[in-house]
Amino acid sequence: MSTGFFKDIQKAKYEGTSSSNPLSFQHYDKDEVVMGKRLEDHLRFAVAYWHSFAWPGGDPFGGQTFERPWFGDTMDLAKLKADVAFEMFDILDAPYFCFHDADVRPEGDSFAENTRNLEEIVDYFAEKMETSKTKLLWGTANLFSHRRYMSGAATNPDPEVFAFAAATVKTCMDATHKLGGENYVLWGGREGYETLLNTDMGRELDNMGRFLSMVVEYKHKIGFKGTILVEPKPQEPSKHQYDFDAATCFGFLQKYGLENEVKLNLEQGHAILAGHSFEHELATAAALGVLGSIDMNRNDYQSGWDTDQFPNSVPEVALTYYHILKDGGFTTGGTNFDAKLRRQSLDPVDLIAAHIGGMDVCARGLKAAAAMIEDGGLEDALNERYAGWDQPFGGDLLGSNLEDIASQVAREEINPAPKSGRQEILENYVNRFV
Ligand code: XUL
Ligand code: CO
Repeated sequence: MSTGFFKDIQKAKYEGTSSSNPLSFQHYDKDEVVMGKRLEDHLRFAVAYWHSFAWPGGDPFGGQTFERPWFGDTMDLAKLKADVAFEMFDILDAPYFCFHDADVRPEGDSFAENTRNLEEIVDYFAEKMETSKTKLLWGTANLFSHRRYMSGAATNPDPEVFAFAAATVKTCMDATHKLGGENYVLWGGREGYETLLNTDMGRELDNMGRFLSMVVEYKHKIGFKGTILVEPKPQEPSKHQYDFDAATCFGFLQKYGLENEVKLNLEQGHAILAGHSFEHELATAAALGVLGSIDMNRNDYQSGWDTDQFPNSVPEVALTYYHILKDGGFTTGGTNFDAKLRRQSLDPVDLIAAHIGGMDVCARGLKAAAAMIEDGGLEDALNERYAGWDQPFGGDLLGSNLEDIASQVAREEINPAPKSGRQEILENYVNRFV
C-alpha cells in the first residue's frame, strides 16, 4: 500500500525535448546505447538517502524547514521513511541508492541498540529489494554527527572512540554486504584537526592507516566483493581533513600499503573546496589507478562552502564523464547524487524534479563526452602534442641518464622551439559538443 506521500506523481518516463512535462526525462533515455552500452549502465545513478529523506532543511542560521511525516526517532517512523524512499526510487526508476547507518535507523543509547536497529532496517530493506529494481551502490557509517566523534573517529585521541567507530563500521559493512552493496565508502569528516596545538598528527595518521587496513582485512574475511572507497574532502566540518584531495589520499594509501585495495569516491563540490576543478581530481585519480565512483553534486561558486546542489551545468558534467569514459567507465562505481534540495523547496514534487533534472543533465553530459571520444579530436590533439615521446629520441631518453643526455644535447645541438598549446582551439572544439 502506498504511503501517499508523492500523491499522484507518476513514474517518470523519457519523453524527449519536445515534451513540456517537467517530471519527464528529456535527455535520459535509459535504454539509449552510447559507446556500446545503455545509458543506465553507464551512469549508474544513485539516490542519497541522507539528503533526500533525513535532512531537515536547516542551515547555519536556521533549523528545520521540511516537515516530513517520518521525522522522529522510532523504528515505525524509520520504516515509513523506507517506504517513502522506495516509492521515490520507483518513481525515478533509480537503479541504486546509498545510505549511512544514521540515515536509516533511530539513534540508540548504546552500540548494541544501534546494531539492533540497523539490523532490523536492513531486513526491511532486503524485503523491499526483492521486488524493487533499486540496488545498493554503497553503504557507509556516519562517524561525524554524534558528539562522541567531535575529535575524530579513527583519529580520536581516545582509543574507546576508535573502538566504537571500528565496531560501527563492522556493522555497516555487514549491512552493505547483506544487501549486495557494490561498494563501501569511508568519508572522514572529523578525521583531521581544529588546531595543531592539541594534535599529534603522526599518531593520528598511523591510527587512520590501521583503521583502513582493518576495513580491508574484514572485507576479505567476509568475502565482500565490492570496492572499498575513500572520499576526499579538504575541510568542513574539520578545519583541515587528512583526506584532503585525490593526490593526498593516494599518498596516504601508498604509505599504508593500501593503494591496490582502496579506490576513491570523488565529489565535485569537494574538488572545488580543495581549489581544484572536478576534472583535475578525476584525472589525478585515473592517472594513479584509483578512480572508483563519484558524488555528482556541485557547490555554489559564490559561497565558499559545501552547498551540495544538484548538477545543472552540462559543459561541466560533460568534462566529468569525458574523464570517466576515458578511464574505461564505471565498474562497481556510479553517479551518486549526494545533493540536497534548497531549504525553500518544501514539496514532494521538488524532490522528484531535483533528481530528474540531475539525471537529465548527467545524461546530456555523458552523451556529449561520448561524442567527443567517438570523434577523437581531443585524443588526436593529445597524441600530436606528445608524439615526440613515441619517436626513438623521446623513447630512449627515459632510459638514459643526466651525463649521457648532456653529451647528446651538446653533440646534436638540441635547441627546442616552443610550440603552441592550442588551448583556445581545444576549448572551441569542446563547445561544439556541449
Ligand atoms: C559530506 C559527504 C558525505 C559522504 C558520505 O560532504 O560528501 O555525505 O558522501 O559520508
Ligand atoms: Co559525498
